[in-house]
Amino acid sequence: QLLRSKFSRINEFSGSWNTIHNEQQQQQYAFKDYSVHQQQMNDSLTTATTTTTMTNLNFQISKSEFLPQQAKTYQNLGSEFDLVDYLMKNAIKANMDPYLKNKFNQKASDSLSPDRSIIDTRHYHCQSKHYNIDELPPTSIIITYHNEARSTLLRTIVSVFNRSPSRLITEIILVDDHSDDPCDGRELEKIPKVRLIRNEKREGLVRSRIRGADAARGPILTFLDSHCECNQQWLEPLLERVKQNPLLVVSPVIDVIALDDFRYIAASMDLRGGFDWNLVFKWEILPPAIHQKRLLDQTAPIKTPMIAGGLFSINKTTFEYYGKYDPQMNIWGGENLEISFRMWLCADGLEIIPCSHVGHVFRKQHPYDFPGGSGVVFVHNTRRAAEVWMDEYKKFYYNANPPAQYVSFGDISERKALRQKLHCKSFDWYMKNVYPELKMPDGGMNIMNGPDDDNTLSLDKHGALRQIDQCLDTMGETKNFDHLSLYQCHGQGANQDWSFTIDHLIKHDNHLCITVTGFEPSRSIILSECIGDDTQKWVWAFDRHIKLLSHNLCLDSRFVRQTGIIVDQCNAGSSTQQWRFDQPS
Ligand code: LR7
Ligand code: MN
Repeated sequence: QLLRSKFSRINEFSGSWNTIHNEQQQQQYAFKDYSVHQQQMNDSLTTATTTTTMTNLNFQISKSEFLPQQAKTYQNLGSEFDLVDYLMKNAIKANMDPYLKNKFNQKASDSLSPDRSIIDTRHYHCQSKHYNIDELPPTSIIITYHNEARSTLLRTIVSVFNRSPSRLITEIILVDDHSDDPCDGRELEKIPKVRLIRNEKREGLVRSRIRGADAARGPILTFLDSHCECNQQWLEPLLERVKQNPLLVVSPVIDVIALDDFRYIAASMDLRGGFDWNLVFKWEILPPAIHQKRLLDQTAPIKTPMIAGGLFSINKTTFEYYGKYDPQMNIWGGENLEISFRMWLCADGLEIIPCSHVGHVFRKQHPYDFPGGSGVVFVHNTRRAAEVWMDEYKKFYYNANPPAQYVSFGDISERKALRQKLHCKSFDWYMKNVYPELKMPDGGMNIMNGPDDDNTLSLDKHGALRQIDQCLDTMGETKNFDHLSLYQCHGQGANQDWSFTIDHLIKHDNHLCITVTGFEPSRSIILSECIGDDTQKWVWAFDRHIKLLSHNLCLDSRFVRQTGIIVDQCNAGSSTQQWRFDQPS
């Protein structure tokens, strides 16, 4: 709250983002090449090994081609930096497989000028938008890299300088994640505004980005991958939006730079980020209702359940206050899931800003090694995100990917403490409000099958609800009984048989439901006909608690002798609120 009010004071943005243009979008613009894009995206998400295709493109790097341009357009790289020398030293040699080191065609990249022009892929409504540059906050650009090809890395930097108002660039911070050749970065440091941090050992992109962010001097942080090309006016809309709402993470539309010939392909603007229960990021078409609304204003931000991860802006204070990144995530993967959940549950969420476009080289394979193996590292990181943020829904992940249960994920207590400290919402809220399109697994699986000990899911599960040796018991009553009680567990079902259903009900005898008599502490619970309203909906919460879906009230046996089972304010430490679900074996 403090942070919110602090920001609302410094935020004097005029609010034109919210202006809805009623003019209907009629024009079909030529660059909306969705099918190509989708194919590229799908390809880029294929993790299976693919053989690299050797194309016959005959690209050459030649000094004479660069020199005239160098004089003209590379002034902002300063006089100390020798561009041709820099590129020549790492240029692809004849007879070398141009895909070997980078898993993209390095020959194609090397042959292109570092300041080549690319098509302006924005919607034409964006092109007439005016940004008041003097009133936007400047940003530090953070680029981490491990053995990036010099030509792609340099083109990223040049595109930032050439396509951003210089006032808005505080600096470019390069974080060299222990690349083989320290000179890749050291020479770039000669460029004005470029700063270099080099890791003494390989840290992976998460810890590298944290180092970069810690060193940043600008009020806004903008992260880029090391093989991007920023498009026309890419930065202004991002900065405008984080100025307007500093509790957001904003991403550009990510266009495709083809890995074979480096042509620049416009991405569809009708996509957002999502995932399936395997927790792998995917692009998805906007749901019809959102798409319809978007037609009214093609420049308006698009809320997205997930970000791709590499390209985004965030207020630096927000980044720090909301827990940066999970520093125990290694190499690659999972961090985009984590920051997405965290920003939705604790702050104001994530948006794609359609007037900002940045190209990225999508690849089919990782070009670098993963100490520990890529699968294990990815699951390690993903589990950390799931265990901290997904509450009972994490079980769907384990059900979709059972071997994940056997990969260790380290200590997550600090990240859980962060979640507590920030008073973040539940994952159930995220499911209902941010990503209702993500359906429960096929057949309506039952997530209400108890906490950590059992990670397998099935339809309506029957069993007893136990506290030590006492079980929740109907005491033989089957109608509007005013106090459910505890009785010695007998393992025979009958009065102690409860079943959890997909729609959050706890049923007895197929038609009676555990029902709360009011939404205040100390209200008793009764058995009554199932109607499925909020008085009958329960979820597992915290550690073994049975919580009302709509309220922070948990089943409690504290006064079982006096009044039977009641609900009380959920309290993670309370033993009278802890239940175990015993299923007949
Ligand atoms: O050990 C490493 N150290 C690094 O510094 C491994 C990688 N890196 C750098 C690397 O040089 C690159 O600049 O980290 C960046 C990302 O690695 P890539 O480009 O090999 O991976 P990617 O493009 O597949 O990564 C996407 O998913 C990652 C998950 O961890 C990150 O979030 C990337 O930033 C993200 N990239 C994008 O979002 C761009 C759009 C791609 C999509 C979808
Ligand atoms: Mn990348």
